[in-house]
Amino acid sequence: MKTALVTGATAGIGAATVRALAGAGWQVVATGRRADRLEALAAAFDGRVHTAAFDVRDADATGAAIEALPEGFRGIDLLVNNAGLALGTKPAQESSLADWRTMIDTNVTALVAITHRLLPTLIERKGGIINLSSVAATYPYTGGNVYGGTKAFVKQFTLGLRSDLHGTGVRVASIEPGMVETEFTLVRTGGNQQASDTLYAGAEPMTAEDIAATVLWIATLPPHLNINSLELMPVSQSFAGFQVARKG
Ligand code: NDP
Ligand code: 8X3
Repeated sequence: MKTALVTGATAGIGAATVRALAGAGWQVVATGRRADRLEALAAAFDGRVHTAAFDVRDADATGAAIEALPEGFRGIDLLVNNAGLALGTKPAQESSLADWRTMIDTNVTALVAITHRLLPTLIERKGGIINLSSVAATYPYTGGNVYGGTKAFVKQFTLGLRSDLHGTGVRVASIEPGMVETEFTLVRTGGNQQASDTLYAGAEPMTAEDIAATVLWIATLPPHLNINSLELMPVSQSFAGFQVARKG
C-alpha cells in the first residue's frame, strides 16, 4: 500500500485530496494546524489516515512530526505540497508587509523545507511530489503581487526539481488551478464571508474535489509518465487584457 503526506488537509483542496487518496486505497498522513478537523477527516477512514497537526512554517515542529510518524506511515511515496494561502487583494503599495511575509513563509519557505526533508525517502522509494501552484504563477492581476510571486516560485521550483531528480525515477508535478471554491477567499479577505460568497456566486467555480481528482490522476499514472505542469480553470473563467494608464 502506498503512503501520501498531504499538507493543508484541514480544508478545501487538501481535505478533498486526503479523501480521494484514502478512498482509492492509499494510506495518508493528513497535516494542518487545526487538529480537530484532521481528526474528523481521519475518522471516516478506519486507520488509513494518520493525522499530524503542526504549522508548516515551524521547521522544528514539522521535523518532529515527521520523525514521530508511526512505523506504518514512515515510508512516504507521495508528497502533496498543498498548504498555502493568499492574504489581501490590494495593490502592492497598499499591502501589508506582514501579510507578504506570511505568504512567503508558508507558500515558499515551508514548502521548500518539507520537500528537502522528505527528498531522501522519496528518492529511495521512487516516489512523487505534487505541488499546488496557481494560475497566478503565470497571469498577473492587480492585488496578486506577492501571492503570484510565491506561486511562480512553486511552478519553477517544480521544474527545477524535475531537472535535479533526473534519473532517480521521482516524479514532480505542478498543478496550477484557477478559481476553486474553498476557504481560500475567506482567508484572503480576513474572514469576509460576503466577499467570498460574492466572488463565487454564479461563477460555477471548480470544486476542491475537481483538483483532488487531478492529484489522484497524476499520482496513479503509469510510472513512465510525468505531468510537468497542469493548468486548469472553470469554463466560466478566462483572460482579461492589458491595462493602459492614459495621460489627461
Ligand atoms: P483553504 O483555505 O481551503 O485551505 C488551505 C489549507 O492550508 C488549510 O488546510 C490550512 O490549514 C493550510 N495552511 C495554511 N497555512 C498553514 C500553515 N501555516 N501551516 C499548516 N497548514 C497551513 O484553501 P485551498 O484549499 O483553496 O488552497 C490549497 C492550495 O491551493 C493553496 O496552496 C492555494 O494557494 C492553492 N490554490 C487555490 C486556489 C483556489 O482558488 N482556491 C487556486 C489555485 C491554487 P490550517 O489553517 O488548519 O493550518
Ligand atoms: C488562486 C487563484 O486567481 O485567486 O490561486 O489567484 S487566484
